[in-house]
Amino acid sequence: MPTTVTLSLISHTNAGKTTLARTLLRRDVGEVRDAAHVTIFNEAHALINVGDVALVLWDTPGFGDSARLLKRLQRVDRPMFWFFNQVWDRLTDKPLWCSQQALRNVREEADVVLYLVNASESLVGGTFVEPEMEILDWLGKPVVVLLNQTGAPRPAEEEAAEEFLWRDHLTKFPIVSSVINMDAFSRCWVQEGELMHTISAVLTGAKREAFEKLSDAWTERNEAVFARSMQALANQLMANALDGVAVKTESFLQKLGFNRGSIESDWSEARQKLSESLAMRAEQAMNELIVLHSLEGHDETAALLGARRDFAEPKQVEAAVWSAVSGIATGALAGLIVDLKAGGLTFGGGALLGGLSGGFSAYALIKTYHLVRADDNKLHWSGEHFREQVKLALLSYLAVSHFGRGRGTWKRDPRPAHWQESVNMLIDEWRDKVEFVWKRSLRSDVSVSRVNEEMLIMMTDLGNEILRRLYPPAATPDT
Ligand SMILES: Nc1nc2c(ncn2[C@@H]2O[C@H](COP(=O)(O)OP(=O)(O)OP(=O)(O)O)[C@@H](O)[C@H]2O)c(=O)[nH]1
Ligand SMILES: [Mg+2]
Repeated sequence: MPTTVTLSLISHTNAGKTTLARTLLRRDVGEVRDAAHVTIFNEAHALINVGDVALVLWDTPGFGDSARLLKRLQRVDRPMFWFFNQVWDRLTDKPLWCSQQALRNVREEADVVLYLVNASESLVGGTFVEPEMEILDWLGKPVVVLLNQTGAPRPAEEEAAEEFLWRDHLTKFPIVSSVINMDAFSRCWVQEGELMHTISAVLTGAKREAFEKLSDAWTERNEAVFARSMQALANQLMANALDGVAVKTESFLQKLGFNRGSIESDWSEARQKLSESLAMRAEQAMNELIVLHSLEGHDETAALLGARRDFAEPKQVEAAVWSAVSGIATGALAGLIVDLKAGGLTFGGGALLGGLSGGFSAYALIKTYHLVRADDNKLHWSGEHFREQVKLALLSYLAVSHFGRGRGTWKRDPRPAHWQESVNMLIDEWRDKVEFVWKRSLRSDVSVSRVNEEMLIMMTDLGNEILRRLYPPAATPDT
């Protein structure tokens, strides 16, 4: 059995090979700069090893002056023989010297060529892709085309449409086996799985057999990071759900709605305390995710601000939250809700406002603070608020798991709208399950470790489901 499977990163200069190498390797290698011919020598890096089998990724110098090179090659009898026997000066003939280095790597090392295109340049405008493909054609190695610089993550249909256009454009080159999205800044590990699948399809015999082991190990490693990320998020959510702040019990008159000033300031302080702990935990969980994904940097004040922004202005309390609250809240609030349910009153109706001023103030409080009082006589985040926390946890995970190491140190970006929509839709569909786990966290007769397990199962299922929706199997490229 062969001991190595070798992938060569090839492209026109400055398309992002070294950047993608960093993202795939999860470590900084080489030099990255927005200039031509930054990488000058071929460099090998170990992507993953299984026993004595290794997956090797070569970063190479970029092609330059490709159209002119192709013309010269077309004029000679044995183009590759001529090409590899030329002596070009590294300083004065840099584009040709670099092209020769890259092609030497393809000829001598590559099992598969990973050819990067800068997809931000228009298909027709990419004047060097065709000549470079013609030159690569002479060497006959299989080529997988990777679309780089595609921008922020996009819905699967959009990515598939772009892949289709490029595939269509490149069908005239039989060496091109596949075209897939692989943006060095914003790819997700799920797409790396697709890349492995695609590479496997072009290998044959013993190489393929060896590669499958490597590919499985690669996926296992990514899945382990996923599992640990879900654990970190479940721990954070668990701590938020258990977090409670003791408050004074209401007097009989206060329950009726009189003299509620001190109760309200108590609740307001409680919310402040809960918010601060929540922001701190959100930041902690983000930093854990950053380390798990082998990224550099910290998520600091941005997380705090993010948490405040996300939670400061509660949205309209929806009907379902009332049944959740009535199940566990004690005192006037629960009593009020039960009364209201029994009486068939609606909050939009004048009956409530006219007849139950005390009740209205309790309603206003819970709406403003998103808190509930549980059996332990402490205020906790409400079920509705918890649901928002779950959404934020998933969105945070998506942000970190898409952030390519080649992009540099971690920073927050605006969320892609389709993530937000998909997460909202998913949590709406899973409302009952999320609520079930939240309710259990407030029950004194259910052990913390049991709820912790349930929280982890919930987050793992949600994490898997959101990734499945964002990267549906149907969008897997043809191989
Ligand atoms: N927006 C964006 N920029 C990228 C991406 N990949 C690389 N870049 C930028 O493109 C520029 C070139 O990146 P390199 O990785 O040095 O490119 P290269 O292909 O190795 O270039 P040479 O070694 O000079 O041939 C840098 O400024 C990168 O930050 C990407 O996925 N998205
Ligand atoms: Mg480079």
